[in-house]
Amino acid sequence: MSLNSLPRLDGYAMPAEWAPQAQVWMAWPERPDNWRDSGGPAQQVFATVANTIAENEPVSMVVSAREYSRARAALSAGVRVVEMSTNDAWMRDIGPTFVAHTKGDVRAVDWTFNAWGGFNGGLYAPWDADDAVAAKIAGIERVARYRAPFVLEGGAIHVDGEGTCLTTEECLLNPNRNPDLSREQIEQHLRDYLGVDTVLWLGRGVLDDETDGHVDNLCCFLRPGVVALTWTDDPSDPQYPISLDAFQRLQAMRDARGRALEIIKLPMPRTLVMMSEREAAGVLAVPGSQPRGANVRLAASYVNFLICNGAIILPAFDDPNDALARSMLAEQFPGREIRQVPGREILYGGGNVHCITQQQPSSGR
Ligand code: KQY
Repeated sequence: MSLNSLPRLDGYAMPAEWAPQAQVWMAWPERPDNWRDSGGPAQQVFATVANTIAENEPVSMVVSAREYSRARAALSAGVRVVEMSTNDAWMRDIGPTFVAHTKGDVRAVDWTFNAWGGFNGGLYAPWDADDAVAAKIAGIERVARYRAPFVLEGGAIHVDGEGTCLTTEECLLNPNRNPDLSREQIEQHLRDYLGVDTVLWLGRGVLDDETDGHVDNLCCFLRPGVVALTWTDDPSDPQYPISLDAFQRLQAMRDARGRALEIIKLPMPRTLVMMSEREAAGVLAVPGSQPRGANVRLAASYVNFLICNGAIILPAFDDPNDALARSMLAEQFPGREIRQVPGREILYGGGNVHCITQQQPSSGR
């Protein structure tokens, strides 16, 4: 059922990621112009992510008809496999953002999706199958759906569940998303569709992030009043001024409840993460799709983790800072197990764990 009203007016708001979840949605990678070797290495990692989450809560994996059997064979019994068309595998951005009523009922927000910029810097065309995913999931789950009349991806926002939304100017004010909307109009849309009161704007996202600076690679809430920020102490790193600007803005901000924010600086991997010549050679070059070259710095960030029931699913990059990120997050999430999964193959496709997952909060039903 498609609704013409607004979540906020109907009493719905997006819960924080740490709220209890009914399941996590993912999509199976296969497009050969984005994933090396026709997606084989990425599929192994997506299966690891899904099977790890499924130790704690159900997972639904959407898969093309062509890949159904392979996916089913790689996934554990806790992962439901659902046949569905997509253009790629970024469930955070193509799936619904679920909103919940204080009484527990859950509904879906179906953002307009244009492949991170449409024909003005977007990453592939067409994207119509991706744009249809949120409505299909809402149908499968029998939840009412709000179609949002503006472009947004789930990775471009984070909420604290207490009225605050974090986002970036680089993405939401980018002319390739909603060129006809002002900053104030976009803020009002966020208030209306996420049920928040306060929008906190950071500037740029992580260097070389092909999403135009999604916040979910730069900064996220760990709990109300506490955020993790991608950080480097090296002033010669071009990421340094970006993280410093975000740090200074965060220091000056107050959340919807009037709190100053505690900022946890989560270091980046110590060494640059790049594809090798051999790995890059496995990606099919297709005009109009994002080129994938060897020895190009990728936007590696430990902030791109998922909070799920009982666990944190954290990317690892075969880097000395993997252990540091793990221990820092273990300190922040004493009630959750830190499950580190291989993040390099996901990063080779342009994102990480948070970008390939979408949590569905538990309903009171
Ligand atoms: O990071 C994301 N949320 C999506 C990345 C998209 C990359 C497409 N190649």
